[in-house]
Amino acid sequence: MSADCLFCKIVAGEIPADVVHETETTLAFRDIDPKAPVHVLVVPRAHHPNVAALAAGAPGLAAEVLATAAAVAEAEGLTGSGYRTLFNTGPDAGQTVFHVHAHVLGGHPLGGMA
Ligand code: IU
Repeated sequence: MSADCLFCKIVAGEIPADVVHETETTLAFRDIDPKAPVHVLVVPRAHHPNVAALAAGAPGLAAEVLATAAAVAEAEGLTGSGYRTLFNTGPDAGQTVFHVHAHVLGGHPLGGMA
């Protein structure tokens, strides 16, 4: 756990979240400010600041985050219509929480990439 990390506090149960899926190593919860009808964040329980650090330091855990994202999409009924899984990294991407998280977005047409 990293001090003053919001998502570490959610993982620890110190801050409430609308949890939709969990595994031994990952947690998925609804984004507090959804950008689509379905907007779920998937985090590893362990603290890594971004997806590059996660992939370099714990590649197996990176795969588990992706597997949880796929399970969330399935559970939310998105696999037929499609959905987007994305990681923001750094300022130009608008990363605001520095505990790696996959956004799982869907439920309506999402438009093109920026
Ligand atoms: P970003 O990739 O770092 O920009 O995404 C952070 C997300 O975390 C963003 O979509 C916020 O709405 C979301 N979030 C949240 O779900 N709960 C919170 O308490 C806070 C941010 I602060």
